[in-house]
Amino acid sequence: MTVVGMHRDGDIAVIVVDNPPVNALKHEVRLGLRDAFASANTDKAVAAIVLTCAGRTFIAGADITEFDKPPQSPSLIDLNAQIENIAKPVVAAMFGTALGGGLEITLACHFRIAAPTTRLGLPEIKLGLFPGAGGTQRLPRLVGMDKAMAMILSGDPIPAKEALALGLIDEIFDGDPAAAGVTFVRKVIAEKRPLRRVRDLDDKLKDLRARPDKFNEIAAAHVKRARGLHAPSAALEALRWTLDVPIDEAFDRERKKFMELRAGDQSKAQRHIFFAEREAAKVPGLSKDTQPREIKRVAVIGAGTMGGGISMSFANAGIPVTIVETAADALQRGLGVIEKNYKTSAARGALREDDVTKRMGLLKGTTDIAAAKDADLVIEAVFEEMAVKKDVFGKLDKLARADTILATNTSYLDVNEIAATTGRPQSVLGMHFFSPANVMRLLEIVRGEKTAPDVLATAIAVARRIGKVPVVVGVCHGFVGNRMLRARSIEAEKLLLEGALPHEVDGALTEFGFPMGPFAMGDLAGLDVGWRMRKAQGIRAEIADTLCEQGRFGQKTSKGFYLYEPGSRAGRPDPEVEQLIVAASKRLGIARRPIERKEIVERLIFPMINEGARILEEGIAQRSGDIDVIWVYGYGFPNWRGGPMFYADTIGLAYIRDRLAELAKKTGDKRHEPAALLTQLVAENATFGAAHNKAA
Ligand code: T1G
Repeated sequence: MTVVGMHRDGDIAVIVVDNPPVNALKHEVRLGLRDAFASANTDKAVAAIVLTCAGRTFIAGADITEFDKPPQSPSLIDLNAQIENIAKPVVAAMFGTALGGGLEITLACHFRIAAPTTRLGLPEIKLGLFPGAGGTQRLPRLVGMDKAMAMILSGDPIPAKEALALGLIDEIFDGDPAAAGVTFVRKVIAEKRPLRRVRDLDDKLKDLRARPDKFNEIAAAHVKRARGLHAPSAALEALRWTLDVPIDEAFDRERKKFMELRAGDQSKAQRHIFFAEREAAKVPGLSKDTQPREIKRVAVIGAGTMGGGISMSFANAGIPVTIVETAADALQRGLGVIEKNYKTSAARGALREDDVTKRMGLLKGTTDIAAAKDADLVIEAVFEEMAVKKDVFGKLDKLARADTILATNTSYLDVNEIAATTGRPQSVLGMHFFSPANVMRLLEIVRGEKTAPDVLATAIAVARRIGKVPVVVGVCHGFVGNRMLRARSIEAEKLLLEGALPHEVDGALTEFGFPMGPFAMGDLAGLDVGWRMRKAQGIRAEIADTLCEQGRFGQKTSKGFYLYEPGSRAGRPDPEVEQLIVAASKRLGIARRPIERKEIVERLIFPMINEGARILEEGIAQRSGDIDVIWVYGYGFPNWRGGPMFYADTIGLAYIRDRLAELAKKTGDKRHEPAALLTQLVAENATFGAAHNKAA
C-alpha cells in the first residue's frame, strides 16, 4: 500500500499521507514525503504544494514503535529542512489531531490551516521526550516563549481556535482538507504573500533576547514538580537555546539530546505505558465484533464520596444520571458536594459557569430506588459490606429492565457472589472506580465467571466514553490493584515495627517517584476503611489498628499517622505516634534498627511484584502490562518507571527473586517465597514483558 500519494489540482501539487490508523511518520512515510516534495519542488508546472492526510486524523507524530530500532534516514529534521527550503508556498491542511512530529512538520511549512475541531500539540513530554524535529526552536518563534513552553512542558494539545489566535495557524477551514488547502494556497499566490519560514521569525523572541533573565520567570510559571523526570529540564534547556544559539546548531543539539532521552529508561518506561494502556482494552477471547449495548441513561446507587464522583464522570461526558440514596439528607449532602466540586472547578477556570449548570442538570437525585428502572446501566456504590450489596442487587434485579447491566463498585468483594443473588449473573460485573472517581483515570473492570461478552464490551466502551482507562481483571479478593496494595501495606507496617518511622517510609517512596507514601495515603483515604476490612477478616495491623482504636482515622480526624492543622492536607510527624510505634515494637519483642531507604523501597515494591506474578499465574490479569497500567493510573506508581512489572524487568528478576527468598528465609513469611512464575522466568532468563504482553 502506498503510504504517501500525490495528485495535482491544476498547478497545485497535493501530497497525501495515508498510513492508518493515525498517519504516524514511519520510515516509509518519511521516504515517500522526501520523494514527493522533491519532485513537486523541481516540477516547473507546480506553483505550490499542499500537505494533508487521508483517514480520521492528520499526522499524530513520529512512529513510536520505531524508537527501539536504529534511526533510519531521512530523519524528520532533514525532511523539515527540505520542506522549509522549498521556494514555492507549502501549506499544511490539518484535521483531527496534529501531534508531535506531525505538528513539527507543519512548522516547516510556510502556512498552516486547520479544521475547526483540530487539536494541535507536542505531547512528547508524556513519552519522556521533548520535540526532536525542530519543535523546540520553531514553536517559540511562532507563538512566543510563554505559550510554547506551556505546550511543550504540559504536552496537552490546544484547539484550532486558540491556535489561530496565537498565530500557530493562518486560517480555520470547513470541508475537505485538500480542497481547502488548494483554495488557501491559490489566495497566497494571488496576493503574492511572501513565504514565511518559521526559522526566520524573530518578533516574538526579540524582547526576551534583550532580557534573557525573563526566561526564568516564564519557566517558573510552567515548571511543575517533576519528581525525578529528565525530560522537563531538558526541554527547558532546549527552549533557552532559542535566545542565544544559532538555529542550525540548536537543531543539532536538540536532535542529540532527543536521542539521549529516547535511549533512556524513563522514555522506554513511558512508551511501555502508552502501548500497555491501549493493549489493556483488548480482551483475549472477546472478539472485536462484539457489539456493546447502548448506554443512554445511568443510575448510581449511593451519593457518598464514590457515588458522587462516579456520577460526575458520567455527567462530564453528557450522560444523564439518576442518583439513588436511602435518606433525603444524605442525598442533599451528596448533591451538595458535587455542586461544590463543580463550582471549585469553575472558580479555577477549568469549567465555564454554564458547564456547571448543564452538568448539574444531568443529575437527578431520588430516595426511591425504583427510579433506577429506566437505566441502561446501574452502578452500585454503597457501603463496602456483602450483606448491604446483596440487598441492593436483590432489589435492582427485580425492578430493572431485563437488558439493564448491573455493576458493583466494590473494591474487594466477590463479584460472583453478588451476581449469584440475581437472576441475571450474565449482566453483572464489577466497575471499580478510584477515589476521587471524577479525577482518577483508572477503571478496573471485574469480569465475573458468568459475565456475558457484550456486557464486558459495554463496560469497556463506557469507560472510554467517560475518559477512563479500562483494564479487565478476574475475581479475587481485592482484584489486582488492592491485592498488591495489601502486600505493600503489610510490609509497611512491619517496617515501622522493625525501626522505621512513617515519614521515613513515605519519604523513601516519594523519592522513588510516588506522589505520596503509604501512611500519608492511608491518612487521606481514612484509616478506618482498612480497619473495618481487617476486623471483618479477623486480621490485625498492630500500629494502624492501635491508631484507629484511639480514634485517629487520618485527615478526617486531623490526626492519623501524622498530625494535620485544621484545613491543611500536609501532615507533620507526631511524637505521640512515634512513641506508640516504639512501644509496639517493645511489646512484640522486636529490636528496632536503622533501616536504609534502599531496603524500604525493596520491601515495599518487591512483595507487590511477587503478588503480581501470582496474579498473572492465576490469570486474574491478562498481561503484566495490565498490572502496570493499573498501578500507574490507579495508585500513582511513577509512569517513568513503567509500573511494577516493567520496573521489575528493568532491575532484573533474578535480583528480586533472591531478595525475596532472603526475606522469606529471614522472616519465615511464606508470602515472600518467590512466586512460581518469577522463578520460572529467571530460569528461562525471560522477563514479564516478553512473556506476558501480547494479547493471547
Ligand atoms: N506511533 C505509533 N503508533 C501509534 C501512534 C504513534 N505516534 N499513535 C497511535 N498509535 C497507534 C496506537 O497504539 C493504536 O494501536 C492505534 O494507533 C490507535 O491509537 C519527532 C518524537 C492520536 C490521539 O504522542 O495520542 O512525534 O492499539 O487507540 O484513542 O518530536 O493515539 O490499535 O494497535 O490511541 O483515537 C508524538 C500519540 C509521538 C501521539 C488517537 N505523538 N497518539 O487516539 O486511538 S513522538 C503522540 C495519541 C514524536 C517528534 C516526536 C493517540 C491519538 P492499536 P489510539 P485514539
